[in-house]
Amino acid sequence: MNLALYFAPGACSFVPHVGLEAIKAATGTPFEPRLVKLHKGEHRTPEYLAINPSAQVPVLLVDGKPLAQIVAICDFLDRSFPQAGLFPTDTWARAQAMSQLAWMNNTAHTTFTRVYRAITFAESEAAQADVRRIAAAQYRGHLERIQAWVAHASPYWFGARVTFHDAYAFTLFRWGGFAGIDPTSLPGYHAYVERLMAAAPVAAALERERIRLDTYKAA
Ligand SMILES: N[C@@H](CCC(=O)N[C@@H](CS)C(=O)NCC(=O)O)C(=O)O
Repeated sequence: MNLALYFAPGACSFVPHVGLEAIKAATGTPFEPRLVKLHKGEHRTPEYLAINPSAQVPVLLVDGKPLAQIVAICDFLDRSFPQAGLFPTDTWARAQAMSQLAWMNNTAHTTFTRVYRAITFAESEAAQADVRRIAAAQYRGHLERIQAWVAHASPYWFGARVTFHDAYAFTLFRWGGFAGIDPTSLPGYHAYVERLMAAAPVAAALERERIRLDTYKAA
């Protein structure tokens, strides 16, 4: 199987990026990383829109065919490489894992979008500030919920192997800095993220994307 990933540094494409690194480590299957410069609008070019009309990363190219949406990509990769152990195998446990992944994708992630892109939700600067403030408070609540989940991580979300869930938890935590959330104010989550960053698949993806946990700037 020929795999290529369209990703942008620090974006949610980090989730399949880490998953592909974990698959490579477990099975030897390589993938081709393809950088998309969002700040240069590369995701809005006719070539990219032909791959993903939603103008978003990530896209996984499987033997030249595009697959968009994180939850679908993770499900596809897990079913294609079950030996990588990226999801629980028990049917109920897998459904619960899907439920958590979907929540991170459709709730926590989209709340952050309102913080980061308030300009697309309101016209006046005052209204945008309101959108940002309300969403940032909600986002903190979402991170607290994840903190409660990762309190059981030993050492990672599902045990010994790093999975998509860990990569999403990292990404959302890192984004917290942009929402004005001090990482040290979530000590359990912070300790887990520091553990994660040392794990080989995460470290490899961090290095390729050239990102760190440095988004929080004290006011
Ligand atoms: N629901 C989509 C969300 C993808 C998404 O929000 N991607 C963002 C980066 S985190 C993006 O490409 N944004 C393009 C932009 O900023 O215009 C998925 O699961 O793939």
